Amino acid sequence: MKFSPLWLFILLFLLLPSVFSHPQLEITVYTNKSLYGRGEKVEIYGEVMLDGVPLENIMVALEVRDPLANSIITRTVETNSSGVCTLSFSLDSECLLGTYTVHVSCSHDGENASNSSSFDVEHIPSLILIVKTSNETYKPGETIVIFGNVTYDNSPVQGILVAVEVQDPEGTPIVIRVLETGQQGNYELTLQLTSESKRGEYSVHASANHEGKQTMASTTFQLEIELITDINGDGVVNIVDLYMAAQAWGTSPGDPKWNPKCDLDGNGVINIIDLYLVARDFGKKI
Ligand SMILES: [Ca+2]
Ligand SMILES: [Ca+2]
Repeated sequence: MKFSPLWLFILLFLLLPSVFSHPQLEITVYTNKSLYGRGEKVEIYGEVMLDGVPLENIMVALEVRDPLANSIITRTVETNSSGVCTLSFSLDSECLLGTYTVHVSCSHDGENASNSSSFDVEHIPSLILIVKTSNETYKPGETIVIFGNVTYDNSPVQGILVAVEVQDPEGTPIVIRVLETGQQGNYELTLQLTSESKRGEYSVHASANHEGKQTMASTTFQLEIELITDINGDGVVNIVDLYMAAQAWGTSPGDPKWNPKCDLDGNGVINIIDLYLVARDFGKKI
């Protein structure tokens, strides 16, 4: 087949724009969500491309305007190796409701590009769960009170189910309970730990659901276990403690050798039971 001049012309016509046209600089901007509540964190992403190829190290001017067009953020951010720049900020807890706009612009080799995007801020009622303990530290046998309340849109909510889980210092759940909130949105749970329980930091995790929202809260408390058989208080139960108990052997209050620290069962006399308790804990450390 003969290659006609017409085909050559068409081929040139198709190729010319890409050979002689200016490379096209483009910038786009978007946010991680289109709707936010007051106080929420907004993440903004800008993307710079030159003929569809991401451009690195480009300075992007970024501005956020509130619904009254007042500038609330102006910042310059640089694009990374993917041509993306990011900026995040938290909305004020009293910020205006309405539509906010994000403007971005950049330049490269004499070319300018700009774009904008918008997001809305609405009043979104928040579900807030609080969990506390009556004390920070407890001893075995002491009553531990775990309590808190649930509010929705700043009002207490009755009849909400709150799941409470208590984990020991190794992270093993020791109590899992579902409680219902009372009139003031309150809930309460009591528990006791024994001297056999692990000493250290316990964590309390609470969670609740309401109106399609989920909320979680946590706190911690310490369980301190005294090693009463460490008579001299050096942190270990050893031969010294056994010796001290033996020294006070057979004594009771008033005797010259009476040592109340050795009366471990508190029966007013140092006898085989006290010695047995030291022997039982022999080698234990705090
Ligand atoms: Ca000791
Ligand atoms: Ca005793």
